[in-house]
Amino acid sequence: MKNILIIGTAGQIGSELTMRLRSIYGNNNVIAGFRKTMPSQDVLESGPKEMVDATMPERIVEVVKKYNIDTIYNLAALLSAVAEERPQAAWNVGVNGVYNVLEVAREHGCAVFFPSSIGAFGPSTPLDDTPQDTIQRPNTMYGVTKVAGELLSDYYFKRFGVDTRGLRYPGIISNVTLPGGGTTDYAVEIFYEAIKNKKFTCPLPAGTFLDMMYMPDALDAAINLMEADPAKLKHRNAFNVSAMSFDPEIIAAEVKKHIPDFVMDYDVSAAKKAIADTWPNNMDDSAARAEWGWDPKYKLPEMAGDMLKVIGEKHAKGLI
Ligand code: AKB
Repeated sequence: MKNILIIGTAGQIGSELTMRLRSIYGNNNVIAGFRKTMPSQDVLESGPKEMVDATMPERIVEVVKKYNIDTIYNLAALLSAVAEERPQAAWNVGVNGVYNVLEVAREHGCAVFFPSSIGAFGPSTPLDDTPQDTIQRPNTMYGVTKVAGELLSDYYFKRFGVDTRGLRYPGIISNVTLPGGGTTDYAVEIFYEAIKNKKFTCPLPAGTFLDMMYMPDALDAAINLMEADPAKLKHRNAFNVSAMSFDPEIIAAEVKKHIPDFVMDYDVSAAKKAIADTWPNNMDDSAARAEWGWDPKYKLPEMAGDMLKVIGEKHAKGLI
């Protein structure tokens, strides 16, 4: 029986991962950790919740002991654009917080999931077919924290035998909880604006290709990796995973197929462009496919069709 603690359940991934893990392992076996922002009603009503801050190790220990936790999903982080505005806070959550979780896991025998990102790469990385093992010299604080988290996770496995596993997520597209402060957020916002206003102003320029993934695949990736046979994992941490790669023109054309009078213009954010220009155009995720069977289900057309359907229904009900 697994007893799971998720740190960061109010966030984009945490809100949906909590519900998915509860449906698999049982509502009472998945503890929703939150900090300042309360999780969604679904999360609050379906199982236990606890205030857990990754930067407060004593609080993590209390919750781990109270629920006999054996697995921690540590999703606490400041996303890339906001991390550039608040680098000290990004370091505290993204490095000190990761260290705290790993130390608690070492002392209490927990497995740990760590979400790294395409942000762990940088301008000197090969940006096409970015290999699993390659140059990582990011020039953003977000990237620095992600590389540190990858290395710490490897270290805790090799030095202490902590069962650490992790993924390099691309931009995640979803329709339950909005992302906040990311460089790839535009690929979510475009759907909300298309449904509400039939127009969207894009903060990244045409030609900016980035890896992306729909939320159901992102949840499968985390769960399948944590369930994978450890004997088959050569990398364990920081697997490249991708499902699609597009630029703003391509996603706008896909939206137009459903909403013919949709229009997009540009008001490029220099800060976001500077970050996106250093991230892969498309990653090679063959290690994840070979070592634990990564096989995403959603490409751009299926993802866009589902996003517009779900967000359209929410709009019709007056929920957005
Ligand atoms: C961001 O844009 O900061 C995130 C990410 C790709 O890690 N969505």
